[in-house]
Amino acid sequence: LRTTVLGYPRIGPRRELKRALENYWSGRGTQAELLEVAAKLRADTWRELSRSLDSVPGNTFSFYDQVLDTAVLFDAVPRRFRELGLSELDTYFAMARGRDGAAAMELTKWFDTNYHYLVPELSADTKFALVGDKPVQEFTEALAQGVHTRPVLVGPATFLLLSKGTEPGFAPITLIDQLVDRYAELLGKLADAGAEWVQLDEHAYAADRGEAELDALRRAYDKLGKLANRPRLLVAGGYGDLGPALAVLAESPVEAIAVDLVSAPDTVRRIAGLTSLRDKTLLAGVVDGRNVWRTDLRAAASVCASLLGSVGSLTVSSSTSLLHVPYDLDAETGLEPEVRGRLAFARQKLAEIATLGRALHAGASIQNGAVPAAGSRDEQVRARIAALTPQHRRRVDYSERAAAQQERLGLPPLATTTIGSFPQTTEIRKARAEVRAGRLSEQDYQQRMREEIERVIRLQEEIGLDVLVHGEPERNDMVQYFAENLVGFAATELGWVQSYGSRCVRPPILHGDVSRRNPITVEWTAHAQSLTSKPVKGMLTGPVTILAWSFVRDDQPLADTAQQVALALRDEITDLEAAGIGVVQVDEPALRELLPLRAEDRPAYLEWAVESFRLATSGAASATQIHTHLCYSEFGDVIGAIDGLDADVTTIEAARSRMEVLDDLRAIGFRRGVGPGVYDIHSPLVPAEHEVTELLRAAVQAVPAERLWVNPDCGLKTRDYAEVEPALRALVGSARALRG
Ligand code: THG
Ligand code: ZN
Repeated sequence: LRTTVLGYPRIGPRRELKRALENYWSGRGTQAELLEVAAKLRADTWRELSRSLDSVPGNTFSFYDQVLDTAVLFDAVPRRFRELGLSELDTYFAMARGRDGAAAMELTKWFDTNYHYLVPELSADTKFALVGDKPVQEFTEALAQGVHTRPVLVGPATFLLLSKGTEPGFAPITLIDQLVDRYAELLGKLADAGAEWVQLDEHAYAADRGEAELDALRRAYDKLGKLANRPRLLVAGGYGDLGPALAVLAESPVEAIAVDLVSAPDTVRRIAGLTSLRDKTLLAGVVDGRNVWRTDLRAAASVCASLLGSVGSLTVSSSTSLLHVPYDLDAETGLEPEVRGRLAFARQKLAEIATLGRALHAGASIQNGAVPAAGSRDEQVRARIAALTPQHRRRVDYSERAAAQQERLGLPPLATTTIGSFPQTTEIRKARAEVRAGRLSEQDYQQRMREEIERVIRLQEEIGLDVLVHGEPERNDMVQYFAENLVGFAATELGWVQSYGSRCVRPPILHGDVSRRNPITVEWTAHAQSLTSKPVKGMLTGPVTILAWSFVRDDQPLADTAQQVALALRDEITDLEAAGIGVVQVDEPALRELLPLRAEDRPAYLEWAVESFRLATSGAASATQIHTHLCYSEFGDVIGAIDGLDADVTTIEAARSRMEVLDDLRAIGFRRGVGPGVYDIHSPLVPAEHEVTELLRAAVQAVPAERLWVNPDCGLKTRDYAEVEPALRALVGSARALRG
């Protein structure tokens, strides 16, 4: 091996797989058409990779998710899906998407990325069996096309650590010995098919792991290493430092180890101290698999050169799979040259790795490795930040603010509201596409959006909600929307990155100092407020979420970038107030998402995350009610930070966890307004009024009615009016009845 990557995008440069999947699911396309698109994408990927790399990762294709693939491969299919009696492919999709009363498996974040995987469900009774052959089949398929691949598998320990036990107290990792035996069978089949190497991803060891989990890793690779009939083993770490697992792997019989030197550059020093690495191959992950900046080739080459004496042989690699970056910078036509010159997407990263590999093995220096220029500076923004007092926060205490807000807003107990977005109808999407294509004038577009806002306001009034929203018809993805309206961000045309299954996002590129050109949301919100005497809530996205869902600059700390975004939002809130808006929501759905994998890194993150929110909201008057909204369960780890945000009202996803979050909030003595979602918007089921009432009755046990809000658990943009209208009526009906 000399050059490789740990994985590659698979959705297709033009999202071909997304189209084919959605056609198949909707019945517009056949299975044969889907399989044909998939085969072509695999062939194109192998051809592309084999042109630049001398070791090509295989099995990087997936119809939905690599963890789901692994579960199916080893027959970990929950009974509710088997009972559907569907074909193999449709059972697989039922697990991902749910079907006929069989609820989908849980979707959760892949480490600290914006990719989501399906969580396998395991129990003490789980019996793994090697029933699939996808990795073997794809190996053979590539070989027939002249490409010898290195099949990539989710490693056995990581597979179990990413799974959940279906009974309380059951730890899936205890299944390691049984599962490793099935992996052994698979390795035998891959060896028989001619595979020279196989890659096992053990990224779970980038998080804190106890002795039992390290021991599981040790046992797994001792056993796999001793197999007589197997390919050579590459164990890959990524998304952070392997920690104590690095030494475990170094002592194991595996032939190669991959380390992420982008997120954990200090690993370089530890490698020198591990003498057992001297007869192993090390994959140096020096090209960032998660961000879009060009690699500083001279620095990367010198890191590689410094490792040469400590390892048996060295391979230049990406830090993680390239799944997290778009396909090809050359497909972009609208980027400013200064920004473009600093970028590398997946295809460009292959070229970087090839260059590094060539130079390293020729012992030559890098010629054209000029360090890319830093992000553009805005001295005005920097001066404002320098002038901030260390802790920039609202001056008046919550209880005093609450009184001022109650006087201004006069809301009833169990006040009702929504999270912000209303369904994005076909007409709205069409109007946006038409204005982009120049077939609809900007004026006509704005007029249509104003009419849509009026419709949404009238509907909310008629349903009887207390705090209204304008419905966000003008926004596509919230982060994309703010990025388009802020200086310092660039948008791509085809820079799609898979988020889960067929769903993709186009993360904006945050390339320079951030500032606000003009007010962003004020006109829309003021228009909505002009139509009603009820309060209209202004809707903003918070600094942490804007960063979490963008490609961020790596030439300054995230905390500094967050402050710049916060200042722009602070100005926006001031302008909303001047336009007569009395309630402003600053969403932080991704607060939990950026939480570092290792506990020791968390306090510093939470500190800047909370402070950036407080900076953004610090200009608000006492009588302005600041809301925030958080998505995704598992708030336990960040509950203190939620309190630290000091928002007047916090709306939280809670319907699926039956309001468990309320216990967490009560435990820390949370005393501000809180709106635990009473309606699961991720499900097409419309809640009945009595179901909402049941949840609310539980909630008033934990939070007094004056501070308890009644709302859905997330935005409504992905739903239809046919579901949303009755659901909101049930919600308002229940709140009214309980008030009485
Ligand atoms: N925006 C961004 N990142 C996110 C979310 C988001 N990450 C976490 C979570 N939400 C991921 N969820 C989704 C949900 C829906 C879609 C993508 C990610 C989605 N995408 C459209 C698609 O693939 O068809 C494309 C959207 C578009 O046209 O921009 O539906 O909300 N940034
Ligand atoms: Zn949400």
